[in-house]
Amino acid sequence: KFSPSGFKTKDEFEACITDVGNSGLRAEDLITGRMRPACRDHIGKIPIQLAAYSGTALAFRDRLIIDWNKTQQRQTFDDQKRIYYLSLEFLMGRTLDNAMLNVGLKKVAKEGLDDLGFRIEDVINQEHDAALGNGGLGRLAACFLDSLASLNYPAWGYGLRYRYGIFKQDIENGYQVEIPDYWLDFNPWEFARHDVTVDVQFYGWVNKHTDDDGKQVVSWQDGELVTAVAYDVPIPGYGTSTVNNLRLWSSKASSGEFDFSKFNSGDYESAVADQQRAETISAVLYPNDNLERGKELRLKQQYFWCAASLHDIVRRFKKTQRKWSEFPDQVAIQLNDTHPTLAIVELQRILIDKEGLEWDVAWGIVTKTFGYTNHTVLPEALEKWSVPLFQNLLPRHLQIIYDINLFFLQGVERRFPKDREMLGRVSIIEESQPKMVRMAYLAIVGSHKVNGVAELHSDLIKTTIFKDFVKIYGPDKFTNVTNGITPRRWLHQANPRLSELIASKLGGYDFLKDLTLLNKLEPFVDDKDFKKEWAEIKYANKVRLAQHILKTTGVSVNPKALFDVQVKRIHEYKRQQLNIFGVIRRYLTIKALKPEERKKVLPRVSIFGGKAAPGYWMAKTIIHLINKVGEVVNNDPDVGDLLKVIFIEDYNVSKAEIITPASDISEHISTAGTEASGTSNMKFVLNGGLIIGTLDGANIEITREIGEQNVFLFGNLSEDVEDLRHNHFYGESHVDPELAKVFDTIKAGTFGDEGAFSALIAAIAEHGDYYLVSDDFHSYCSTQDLIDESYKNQDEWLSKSILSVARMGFFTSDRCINEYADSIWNIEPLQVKDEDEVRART
Ligand code: IMP
Ligand code: B1N
Repeated sequence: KFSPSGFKTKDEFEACITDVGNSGLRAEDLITGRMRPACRDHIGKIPIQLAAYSGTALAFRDRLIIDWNKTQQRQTFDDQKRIYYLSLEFLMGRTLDNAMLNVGLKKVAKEGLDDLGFRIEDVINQEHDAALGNGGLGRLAACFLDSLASLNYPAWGYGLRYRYGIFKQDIENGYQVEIPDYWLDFNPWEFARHDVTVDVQFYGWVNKHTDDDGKQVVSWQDGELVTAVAYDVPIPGYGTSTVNNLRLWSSKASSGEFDFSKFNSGDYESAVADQQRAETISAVLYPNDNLERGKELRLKQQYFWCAASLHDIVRRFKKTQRKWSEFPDQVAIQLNDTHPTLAIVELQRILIDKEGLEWDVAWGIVTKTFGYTNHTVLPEALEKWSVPLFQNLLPRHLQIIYDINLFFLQGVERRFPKDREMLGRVSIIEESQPKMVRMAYLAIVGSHKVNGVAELHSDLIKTTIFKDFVKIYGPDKFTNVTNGITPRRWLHQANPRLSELIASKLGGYDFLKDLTLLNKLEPFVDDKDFKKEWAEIKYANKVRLAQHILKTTGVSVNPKALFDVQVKRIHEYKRQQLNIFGVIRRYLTIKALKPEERKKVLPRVSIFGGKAAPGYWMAKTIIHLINKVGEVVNNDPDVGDLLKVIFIEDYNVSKAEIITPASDISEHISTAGTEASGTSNMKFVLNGGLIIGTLDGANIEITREIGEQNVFLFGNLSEDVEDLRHNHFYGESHVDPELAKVFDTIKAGTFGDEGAFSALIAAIAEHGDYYLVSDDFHSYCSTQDLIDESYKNQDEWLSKSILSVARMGFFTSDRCINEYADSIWNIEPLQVKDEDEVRART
């Protein structure tokens, strides 16, 4: 298969990859040497690295398929209640490394590849990230799938198979440029299931008539059909034979009546256009994080995916021939934010229009089935759809929503007869121009539980955006499940040496399945040798990141400097602007020092990374400023190694796996009350980095778990934000004097065209400083100064680092999933037979 002359063209190479896939040749053949002589000729050439990746991936895929089939069969025969996790985003990252670790054969693969002259890291790096998500919300879904499988829960993920994932980010002249991410060239981790399709209807009209028995019959007629094709992705658990399924839907033109009539009438062009329109539905992931813009195609995506998933779930239930009343005992559906809220309406439609159930009976089943997770209180992210849009695209669903609303409001009126205004406030339909459907309210009304994702956030939704609903339903409907992360990827895979060191002290890798075992590290906090190794590992991780930075930006950074990292989506509420203004202040401070004074300054590398939504101009301005500051600072001979400013292009899951283990300090500095949880805060601490943060989201619980002395907290509290904003609006605007100096420096053109940054400054100095950058600036800077001082005492710093890791057990997504399972889903793990059970793991 591997001709000694190499692959001259991409086509030739692709043909080879396909051959490997189709011929039944597997990486085991490659590893055992059947291809060895030919391979040797190609060592060091890119195509052969890719071929080695494909061979290795296919070998592991073979293994997974066996357990996958067994798991699916076992789940079918056992017929327990399943959880279906509906998410528009699954930010999976790479799969091969994870599969090797979960199957427990990474060592074998490494040795096999070594023999052939391949470095396993290079082979792993060939894989394209599966980037079907924007940020925290999508990555949370991926961590949840890992935990569900690792804990043997019968679980399915349902999502969309976007042809283009989140865009690739290039930086040109300091500006973000977006490049399409076509990721499906070679994806061995998905299985097209052309046998599993669902026709989904759009547009059309509703026909209501009375049948011969006098019963009202409603049918949704005409319009257009689009076919959903299932693509299945195996999700292996760690240390178990469970392999669950993630089903992603791809859209294609329906082969139903509509198309054929066009072909037959010779309307070929229009038939092709229909096909393209159908394929557009699953073509691209909307690149917004915490923002909804009400585009019709987005609503189409949502319905397409909900309808296909519900059809599949109902079909599976009907195979069991149970009574409809048992549906909620067999099926739990979790809505990852409001994006899948239409699933509520779709199930109600199926039950009343197709299955002939009475409204109340159907609605009882629906509300027992669904749970809704809220991920944000930001007003611009709360989904609302215009009624005219709905009426046109989903006429029957709009009627059902009106009925749901009617019955709901009647109930409210009975309970609160004196509070007429409440009806307007809680109505699912907003009486605006045009009218809007409030999806969060619909999700609450149609679910039996609503949860936030960290304690503060769950309290906030109860006291602010959903206050009236707490009155209506009582407090028990609302609950908290603090987010978590999978330690398999975010410790073991991203930081293998740290994982190994921990295992050497704890007597094995059990902590990867029970993260609370980490607390057994506490006694080692004063162990000199242990501390030394701990520090060496951090240093090695920083060296690795420094190499990446050199390779990708050309800037050389000193790994002995303090690495200060802020990587996440660029958003005003996350306040990268606060960070970069702090960096400018630091720069000015260094410049003002005499040369001998500069020797006392602790060297620091400020590292940024993250994507801005393509239409979010202010976020793009922040990226631009960071890059311009970098250009000046990194080339200023007065500064040298004392300060470097780096923007890492195209931050994604794979890069996070390199960056996270390499931080000394990471920044989680959102305006208090705006970041629902945050999950990268957990990842950094779990990897021995300390954090600077506001009292927001999960920072609060991290502080509670690891101790206040181990966290650098600053800034105003969430309960004071409203008053501060009010003062900005009605009082005088006042910019912190240190920040004013920073603004003056920018305005003087120090970082190039000052006009480019005027809006950023005006938002703070003139337009009310909504995110309280100026209010928190002083506190932020003094805390940064404190960090410099603390870092100088390395011994104490290391103790903080070790203690923090030892106390992070709470933040495993396994804990999270068990909480959901007990308090929301009411599901049990499936018992895995002994012979399939835990294998030797390293
Ligand atoms: P369902 O029809 O979607 O519920 O699929 C589950 C049932 O079909 C079980 O009986 C499985 O044995 C079988 N099945 C469906 N898909 C697969 C698969 O990919 N591998 C193995 N069995 C499957
Ligand atoms: O969800 C994460 C949280 O840790 C973050 O704090 C939160 O910001 C994030 C609309 C969102 N909330 N809302 C979104 C994403 C895409 C979109 O189209 C909203 N993302 C979050 C996990 O709980």
